[in-house]
Amino acid sequence: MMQERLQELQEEALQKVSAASNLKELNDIRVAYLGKKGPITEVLRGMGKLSAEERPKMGALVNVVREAITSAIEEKQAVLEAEAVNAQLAAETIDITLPARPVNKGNHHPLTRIVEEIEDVFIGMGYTVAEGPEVESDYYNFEALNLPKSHPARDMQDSFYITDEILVRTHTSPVQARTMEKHKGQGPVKIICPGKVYRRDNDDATHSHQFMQIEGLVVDENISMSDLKGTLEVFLKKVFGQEREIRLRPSFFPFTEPSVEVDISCKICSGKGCNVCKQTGWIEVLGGGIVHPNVLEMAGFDSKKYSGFAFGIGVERIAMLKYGVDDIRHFYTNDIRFLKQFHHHEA
Ligand code: FA5
Ligand code: MG
Repeated sequence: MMQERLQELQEEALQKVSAASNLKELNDIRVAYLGKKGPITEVLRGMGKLSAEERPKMGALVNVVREAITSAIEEKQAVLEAEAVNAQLAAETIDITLPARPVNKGNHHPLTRIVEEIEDVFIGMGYTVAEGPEVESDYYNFEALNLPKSHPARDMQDSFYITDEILVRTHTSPVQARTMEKHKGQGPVKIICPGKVYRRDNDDATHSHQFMQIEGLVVDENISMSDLKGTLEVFLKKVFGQEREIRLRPSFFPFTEPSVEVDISCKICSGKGCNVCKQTGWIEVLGGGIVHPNVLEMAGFDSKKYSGFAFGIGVERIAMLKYGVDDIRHFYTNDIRFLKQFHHHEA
């Protein structure tokens, strides 16, 4: 009877072990069959009723059954553990044959690219790059440029004042005066100065309240209008190509005499007229002229010995023409689709 019962238990247990599909199930089987409350322990308890000869035989049989179940569990455990490791390895496998996800790389802002390109052109002509503060004194922004306090031409540049004497600069021209002061009356001076400027202009397709200029200043003996004209022609043709047309118009700035404004033919409409060129076929890109003797003298230069030319380039206007951008506000609204068009492909 007991023998049969043990045989049954062994078969049952071995079947369950072989059917176990995970380690938790296997452990439950161990507890159920070999634990203190399990059927084998119960069989052992019943051995008291057996005769003295039968008892050792039965004891040996119980051990055989227990061993059989234990070793089946151990074997199965090894198999299940190996399967678990393999499953984990498979789940964590990196498929190196998959195509890579694109990495978003930053690129230079189109205005930065234009500034660097223009700097390169002028550095190639022997200029050095100067800098000046964006928060400027009334003196350097206006007075040192032949624009005394009540001068009506101050209205040409509507200003953001911080105090009566301090403003955000309306142009890069104050760097002319600052640079000349540093030279202490000794020529030659040959600089460009890129930077941000601020005006109370209403924003439209070609005007922004904050924009960039590149100032240029050359002071030496015998500098004339033809030097300015030749320099600007070299610069504009380098940036836009030999075929672009350039037009100099007489103009007025208090700090240059004579003064010119320089237009370039509109690339967007090829001269037919559009909202960028205000239907004229031309776009104003810079102002310039021969440095006024008063400006030289105020900065400590002898205007009988020295003369100079100066110019102020509108960077956004150049960028709009070069890249065919029809609204200056694109440079400042940071639409990623706009900015992405300026990814470098050249080295
Ligand atoms: C000046 O600012 C003078 N300082 C230029 C100068 C320098 C003349 C040295 C003589 C000697 P103007 O205000 O015209 O000039 O501005 C120069 C250029 O800046 C313009 O030709 C135009 O291209 C650009 N510009 C002017 N106002 C704006 C604006 N609101 N938004 C964008 N670009 C502008
Ligand atoms: Mg102007």
